[in-house]
Amino acid sequence: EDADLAARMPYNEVKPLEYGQAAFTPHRGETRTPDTPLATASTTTEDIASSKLGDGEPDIGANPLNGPLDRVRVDDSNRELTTNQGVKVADNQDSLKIGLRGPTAMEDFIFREKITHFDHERIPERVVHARGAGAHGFFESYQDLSSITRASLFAKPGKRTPVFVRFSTVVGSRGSADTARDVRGFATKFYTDEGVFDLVGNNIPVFFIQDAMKFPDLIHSVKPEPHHEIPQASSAHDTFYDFAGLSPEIFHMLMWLESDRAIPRSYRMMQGFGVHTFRLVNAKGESRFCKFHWTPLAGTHSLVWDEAVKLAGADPDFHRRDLWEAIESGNFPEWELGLQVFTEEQAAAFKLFDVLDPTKIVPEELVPVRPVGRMVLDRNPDNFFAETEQVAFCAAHVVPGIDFTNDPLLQGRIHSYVDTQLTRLGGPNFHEIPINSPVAQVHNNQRDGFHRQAINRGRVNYEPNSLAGGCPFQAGSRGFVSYPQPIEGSKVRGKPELFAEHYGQARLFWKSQTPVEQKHIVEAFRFELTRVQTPAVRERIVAGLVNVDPKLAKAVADQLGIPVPPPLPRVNNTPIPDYPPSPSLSLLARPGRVGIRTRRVAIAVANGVDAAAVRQIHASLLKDGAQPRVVGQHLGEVAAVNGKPLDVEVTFEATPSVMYDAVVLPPGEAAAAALERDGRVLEFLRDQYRHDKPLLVLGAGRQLVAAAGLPVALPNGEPDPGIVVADPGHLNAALVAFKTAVMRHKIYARETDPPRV
Ligand code: HDD
Repeated sequence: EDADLAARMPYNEVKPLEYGQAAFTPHRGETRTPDTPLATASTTTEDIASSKLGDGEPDIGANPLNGPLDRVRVDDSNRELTTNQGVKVADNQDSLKIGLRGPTAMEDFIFREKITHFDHERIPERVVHARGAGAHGFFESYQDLSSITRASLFAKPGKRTPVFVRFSTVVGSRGSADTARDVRGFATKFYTDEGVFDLVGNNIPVFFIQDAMKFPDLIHSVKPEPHHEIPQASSAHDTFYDFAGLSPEIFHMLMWLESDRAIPRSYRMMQGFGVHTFRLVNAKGESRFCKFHWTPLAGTHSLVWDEAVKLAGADPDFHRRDLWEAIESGNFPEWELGLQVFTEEQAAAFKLFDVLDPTKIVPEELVPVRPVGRMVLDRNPDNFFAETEQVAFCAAHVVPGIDFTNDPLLQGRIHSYVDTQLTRLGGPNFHEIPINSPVAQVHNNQRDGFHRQAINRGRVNYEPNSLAGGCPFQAGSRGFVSYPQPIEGSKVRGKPELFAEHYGQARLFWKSQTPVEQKHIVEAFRFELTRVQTPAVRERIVAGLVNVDPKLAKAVADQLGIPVPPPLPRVNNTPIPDYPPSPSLSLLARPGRVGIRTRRVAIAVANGVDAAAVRQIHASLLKDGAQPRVVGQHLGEVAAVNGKPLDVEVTFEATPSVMYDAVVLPPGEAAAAALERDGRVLEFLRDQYRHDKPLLVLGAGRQLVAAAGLPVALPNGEPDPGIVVADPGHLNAALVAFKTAVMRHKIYARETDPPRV
């Protein structure tokens, strides 16, 4: 009978162990006593934790968290429909009626169970970061960091710890568009063998405010305005800039928010930061300060604003889809974790800023970022709700070796995250939801509460006890010991003096941007403040910008049609600190190391296209890991010269220009003539151009470029390196030049204000 059971057990080689025992209907009459666990379905987390946990070598695509989550994965294939009580359902189409035309019977428990469950399917969305996308993966330590931290995830080179990461926008609701101008959340749950560590960060290394006390006001101001709930997922409205102009600590963050960091091309192409200064503690109890940095292997790349706006309509799921497809296609996104480690004495010597102030960075020129490990996301969730929606991150989840500092924003976060889950996930047992459960064992005397899963055995649920031999007993120095920082002070509300300096690093950021990044910042302020209706609110922001850089303020004021106002008053009138520029603050400082992998390229076709050229281009792009797609005016075949007909994969209408990183116009007279008559195609090409994307133009494709009115020279008269024009005979050389342009991502030198196209 066991062999029969094994034979009928579904098995998926790609996701090994996926459809395990838990998915299988138990045999009739099968029972066990609590002391004799089923051989295959273990009851302790230690037993079911995958052997790959810790220092093992997971296969590519296999995930170390498989073991623990297999227990709850459900597969319905080859199964009959049942109620939640496991009773097989004969008819799922018709409710139970008294006569075919009569009323529904109260006793229809099957109908009632189905509707009742449906009625309660929704839970409150997150109060911030409501929209997001998640994935599983692992963190791998490069080296033994035990001299600076006893955190077990850094214990030895090659050690792997399972992770679940959720990326998010901050402001929009759960159904809002991915490409809104916003900060992106970058939250990582490390399931370490000594408990869960959550690094709940953002893609921007500083924050809006310095004290958690102001968080509700900040969020109220940036969320849709309360009387009419407008606008969705946008900071471009009066209440946010009203709050901002009256909270000058915001100006450093505002510079990042108006930069292209706030419109990333992909979650895979943005940095992540722990933001606060944290503390690392080693086994000897020695402590150092630390800042966490994630750096993407794919480089940091962004959209341009017009592209982001159009994407919000064309594909509101753009980032979510991008992450999903990259992982499904085996292009596992990867980041390197870097630490800035410094001592308290070093921190005390930083005279321009306080390391406890979350509106400040520690410039990399002062403390270099040291790479300590890498993270690979290699598995999509099976169920969005069960995993991505129910995952609960918490700034208070630290493990031995990682500790807090007195950053007043961090201190407030320690309270907020657990608290919010009580409403969102409905009670104090959310740590038992599978995606949140640690792989380390949980033993304590906490009991009961809504939805309790654990069946704690025995009569003892208190401590100290003798009746259970003192168990579970305190771990002493093996447990989490708070760093014994000596503290003395009066009980006061207020902030340290250095916290009052708000503009030095805003200016540092501005100075460290390339000219095109500066141009984008000015344009972002123009857009956002034009949407603001109240002149005084606009003016206050420009007044703040005068303190950042008078030229920036002037550029923005000109665009708003107002004179430059006097600078916003400052609390301390000491000179604004002058930092040397930090080139690493530019997005362009990290082009990435993956070439053209995962770049989406449209190949525009119509009847009469040169099919041999299309096939060669397609194969060549595919070989380098790009994602070419044959785009036409309608689905079906196009007749081709030079080879068999081609299948159109998708249309210009279904995937407009913004969904591609580049376009190819292959040779073929008749095809070019047909495409030239299609306004959608001309618009497609204009958007490719306007969004700084590369074009490969072959043979008759030239006439399309002319019809769309695209300049082939840059504004400075030089040839545009992103418009590669060639005769079909020189296809190979043209492909090399085109791939180089795709690798560069954007041809920013094309931009003018106003745009030429
Ligand atoms: Fe927060 C969610 C990041 C300040 C209160 N926060 C949340 C998420 C991220 C951050 C990435 C989404 C986690 C997920 O994907 O589920 N938050 C930050 C960063 C901050 C920050 C980087 C500053 C450095 N947050 C902050 C403060 C407070 C909160 C000061 C409150 C005092 N944050 C929350 C919250 C959320 C949250 C209300 C909403 C949903 C949740 O926690 O689980 O507790």
